[in-house]
Amino acid sequence: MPAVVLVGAQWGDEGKGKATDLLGGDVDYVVRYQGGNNAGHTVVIGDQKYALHLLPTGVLSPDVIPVIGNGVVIDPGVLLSEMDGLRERGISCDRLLISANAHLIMPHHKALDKVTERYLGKARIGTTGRGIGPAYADKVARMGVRVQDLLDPGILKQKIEVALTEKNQVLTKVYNRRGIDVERTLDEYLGYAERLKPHIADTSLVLCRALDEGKTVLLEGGQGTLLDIDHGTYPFVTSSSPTAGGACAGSGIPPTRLTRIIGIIKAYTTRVGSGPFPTELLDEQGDWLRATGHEYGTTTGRNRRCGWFDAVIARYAVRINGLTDLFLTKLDVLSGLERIPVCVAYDVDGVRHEELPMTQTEFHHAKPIYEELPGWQEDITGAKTFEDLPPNAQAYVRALEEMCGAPISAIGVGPGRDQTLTLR
Ligand code: 2SA
Ligand code: GDP
Ligand code: MG
Repeated sequence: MPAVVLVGAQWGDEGKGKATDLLGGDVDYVVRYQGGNNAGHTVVIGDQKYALHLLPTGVLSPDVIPVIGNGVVIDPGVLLSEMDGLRERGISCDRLLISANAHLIMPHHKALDKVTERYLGKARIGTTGRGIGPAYADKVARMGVRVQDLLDPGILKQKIEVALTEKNQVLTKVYNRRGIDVERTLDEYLGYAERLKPHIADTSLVLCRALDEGKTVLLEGGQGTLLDIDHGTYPFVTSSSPTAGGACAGSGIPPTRLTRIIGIIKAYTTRVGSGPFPTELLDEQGDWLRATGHEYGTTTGRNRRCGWFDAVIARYAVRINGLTDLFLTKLDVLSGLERIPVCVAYDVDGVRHEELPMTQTEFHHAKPIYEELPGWQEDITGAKTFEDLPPNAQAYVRALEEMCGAPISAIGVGPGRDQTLTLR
């Protein structure tokens, strides 16, 4: 039975939250498998807008069990305030399951994220400052504190002591900052433990049993393909694996169970933070896209960098993730343009590249080669079927489908739940 993965096909903020919410009605479990509260997934239901950071979007569907998988890094204070915020709005988080193997973001991770970014200066990554990179670094260095450690105060204390012995040296000696107190951190995290205990579970076991029983599981990616630690524009990436491969490692669901991998892709491109972005528009057209598409960070409020659709990275996302189909979002934002440029290949130092160049140096030199498609003037936010779209909008969709090499199965024409056209 199906385990469906939903992944961002660009640099994040493609509209994954809305897509997950749409599918949420038909699934039993929604699982976050990587990242942490760097993510910002927006869902608009009627006149209510929800911005989710750590909680899986499935929490908004009353019959879905939301799961935070082992691949996620959790800031427990942020998680609890997100849960409280939803409860105040009448949304229950009682069903939430949290993997015992997920790692915790500790106070020193947040402190280190901020000071290393400052230290990098012009070479900074432009992180969200939420402690994500340092938390994953400790996980890989086998110095991390896990959710299950909250269940054993003795182990929790030992782990905090070991971590802070080293990190306080770094914070005070290298970065000239104040050290972090062991006892205060322990007390804080023991407080979180009390509240989180009822939610801690062996989530891999729960999910695999659910699949055996014929239940449906949706794996909700954060960030996007080009922000993947292995397959993205390193070092300007996040520290986890948003790509489809990461969905298995980050949830404990084996690859043989995955049945569908949906790529969420915006009708143009955006990026937050530093790093190469070949189709970026640094002129008034970029400003127009930002204002019309409301392209501001859901977590940090930063301006998103905006540019035209890049078919080279789209094809790459189809390949790296093995995408079975695409949800094209924000087509409505492009209404009103005479002509719409689409990047079909790159010129890298005089050589045409149809695929992503092998090295970052080449990628930094990539200049987009554009093809122009005719635009449309009509407002399409009220469209209910593909046939309701103006012919040029239909042609734009079909052209992107052809360039990406994967079928488009849904089109977003507005942020609302009902503003989605389904194809086939
Ligand atoms: P980090 O904090 O270590 O993960 O930052 C590393 C890079 O990953 C980018 N990143 C993101 N890019 C797009 N959207 C994200 N979520 C928020 C949103 C971002 C926000 O939904 O708008 O509010 O600023 C996200 N999270 C991480 C980040 O910009 C760095 O380039
Ligand atoms: P995510 O991180 O991929 O979940 O995306 P974000 O929530 O950070 O950003 C996507 C934004 O686009 C949100 O404000 C959504 O409400 C909005 N959105 C999603 N789909 C559409 C669409 O088809 N049209 C328009 N106009 N907005 C959309
Ligand atoms: Mg987002």
